[in-house]
Amino acid sequence: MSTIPSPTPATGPVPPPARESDAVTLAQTAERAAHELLAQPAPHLAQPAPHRLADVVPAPAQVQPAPADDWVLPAEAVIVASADPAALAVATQLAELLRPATGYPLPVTHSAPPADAAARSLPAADTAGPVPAGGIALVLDEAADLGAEGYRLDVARDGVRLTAATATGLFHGVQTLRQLLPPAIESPTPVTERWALPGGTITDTPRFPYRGAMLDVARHFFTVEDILRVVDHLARYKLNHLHLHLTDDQGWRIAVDSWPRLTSVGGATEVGGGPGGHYTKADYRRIVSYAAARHITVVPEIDLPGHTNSALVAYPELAPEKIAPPPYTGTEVGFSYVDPADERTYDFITDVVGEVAALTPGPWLHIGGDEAFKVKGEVYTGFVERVQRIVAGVGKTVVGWHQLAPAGHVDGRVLQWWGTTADDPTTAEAVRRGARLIVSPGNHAYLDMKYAPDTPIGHDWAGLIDVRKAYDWDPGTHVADVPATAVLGVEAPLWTESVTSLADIELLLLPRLPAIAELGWSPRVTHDWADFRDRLAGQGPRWERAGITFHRAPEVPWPSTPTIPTQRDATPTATATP
Ligand code: TNX
Repeated sequence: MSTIPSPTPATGPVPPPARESDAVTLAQTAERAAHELLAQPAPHLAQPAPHRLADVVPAPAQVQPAPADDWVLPAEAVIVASADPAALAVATQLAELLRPATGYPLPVTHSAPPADAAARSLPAADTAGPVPAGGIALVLDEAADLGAEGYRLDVARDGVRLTAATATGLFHGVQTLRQLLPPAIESPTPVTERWALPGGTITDTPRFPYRGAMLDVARHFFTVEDILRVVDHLARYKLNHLHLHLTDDQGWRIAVDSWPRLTSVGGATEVGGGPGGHYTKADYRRIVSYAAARHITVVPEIDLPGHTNSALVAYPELAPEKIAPPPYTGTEVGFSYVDPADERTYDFITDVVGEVAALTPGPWLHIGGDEAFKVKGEVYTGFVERVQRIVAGVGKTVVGWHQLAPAGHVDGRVLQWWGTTADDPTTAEAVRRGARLIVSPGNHAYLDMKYAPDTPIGHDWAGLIDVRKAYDWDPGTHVADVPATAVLGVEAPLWTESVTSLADIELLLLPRLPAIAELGWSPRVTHDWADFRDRLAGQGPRWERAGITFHRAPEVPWPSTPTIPTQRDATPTATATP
């Protein structure tokens, strides 16, 4: 990461729509560079902030640097929030993020709007509540033109003001604030550091409303703690959906009271013959509420009609021959299915969908639908249409892999594209009939693909996916004959046939997850590999500080000398690999 201001497409005035010419972008870049170079360094500080205001992943929509306004967090800073429980909760999260490394007390308070605010005709920001007063203010302003998830961050001489119309916007703004502080902010123990922030204003809103990652907990079981840590990684990069692939041939992971053998029998296996495991309803609720506190919606997937061997082992009555198959711990796909001709199958699905829906506050329920090679043609579409009605009947919106496309439309239905050719007339036709798309191209967004031939785990059926390949595509135009307006967003799936530990998960997630997050969040006009590569490099020292495993992708210019300042306490061991 450079400390010299350099031109970047991520900064400047309101970005033009992506279709405008490169010339406009170039002119803006030049203007921004000139602005940064001519601006005076902060006269009130001994040294400027080490980061540029644009050093954020995902790239913010608009960045207006004001180096003369660089600011240093003082030890006595107070975090003050609007008098709203959700805003206060974000303020508390911010304090909890900053306290370990700074060792500062950072008390959290709230301010009520002055009773005579209207009479004194104070500016809107003041009537909305708190002012930074040398610390950090989190302002919930429902009138702010920042949408459901946007925020504005102002770093000025009197402190930091974060403004949003929602607590979600404030939460995303906190993630930006965190990245603008020195990497040592990730230290779990106090360090001596100058907690400088670059001055100026960021105004930021997402490109797509759905930005997610998927974790396959069926092929290998992962603990609740592992999942919570993945949620933390999503939150850092402003992802807002966690899709859990809860059932597959190798294991059934979610408790269903009305069909208890699903977990007691179906949950006791995994790839490679390990013990498997499952989430109790309390476990699942804990995941959902931890995610919700980080403004992330859980999308549960019950994969049907294929990928169901574990259910058939537990309940042979669901199998076409009514005979229990042997438990499966291999990695083949496409051999199992629940009997689409038996009414008992639909009783089963009604019960499972009902219980999972009742546990899930989010609007989505994913019904899989992929690789059901033995359920074909009208039998398949008839089955899917019935399951779609069951899901709609419990008030949830259907999500499914794009194999659902030929089935009839149901209100709101969302298809998840995982193809590698980007050209599928059946999916395009389903979109014309009203479906929206989550794009997860196997050859760009699949986090289980190897980075390179020597990646120790992962697949390569969709090719190798290095960081550039994960970054260089456009979810808005990717699938032929699907307009950007039909794209709900983007998701990065992580299948776990070869993934057995949290370190494995992190190795495949980082640094590609931030690439996918940027495609989902940032306006297309900011898309620039060279700029992204540099900003991404700046994340490495943060992950090291936080003890997070990541792949040191050779195409990313990771800082060669760690920027680790003096420790007051022991440094946690950095676990970067390989
Ligand atoms: C295809 S992607 C699958 C999964 C595998 C994955 C491995 C999809 C909907 N189905 O069953 O785990 O490939 O990459």
